[in-house]
Amino acid sequence: MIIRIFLSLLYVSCASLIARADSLPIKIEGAWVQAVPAVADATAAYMKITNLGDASLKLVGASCSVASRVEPMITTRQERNGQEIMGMEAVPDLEIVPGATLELKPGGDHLMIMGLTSHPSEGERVKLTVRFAPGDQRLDLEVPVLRQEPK
Ligand SMILES: [Cu+2]
Repeated sequence: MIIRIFLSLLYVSCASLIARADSLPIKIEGAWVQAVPAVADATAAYMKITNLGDASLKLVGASCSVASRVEPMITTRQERNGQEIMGMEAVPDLEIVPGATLELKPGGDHLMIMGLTSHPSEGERVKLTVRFAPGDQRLDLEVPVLRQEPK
């Protein structure tokens, strides 16, 4: 089942945006993609995803109009010689239990966008199709490219 929702986001006010698909009990707020310099090969997408349904959902990945692949990742923190070292790790999915909100944000969980085929600049929008399990439930978003987290 493919649910298509095209969101026209004003990049100046995207933090207040709420997306909701009638047959997919999900609310998405404040979606944005990090603007990166042309030399960068990867970037990340951030958003808040709330599960409004009665069953657990898993964010399993996404596809993006400007990249070859998008994977869910977590941020890891290790202490080495008294210094905190941040890294990240791909995970098969990020689970959202009923009523919970998964917050994808810089320094935390995120959707890693890899193999950039073009470099959209700040203010442009990219198409992002987020995928959920069980099944193959999809939500199409049009997400603004921003330099920093919207307030
Ligand atoms: Cu990452």
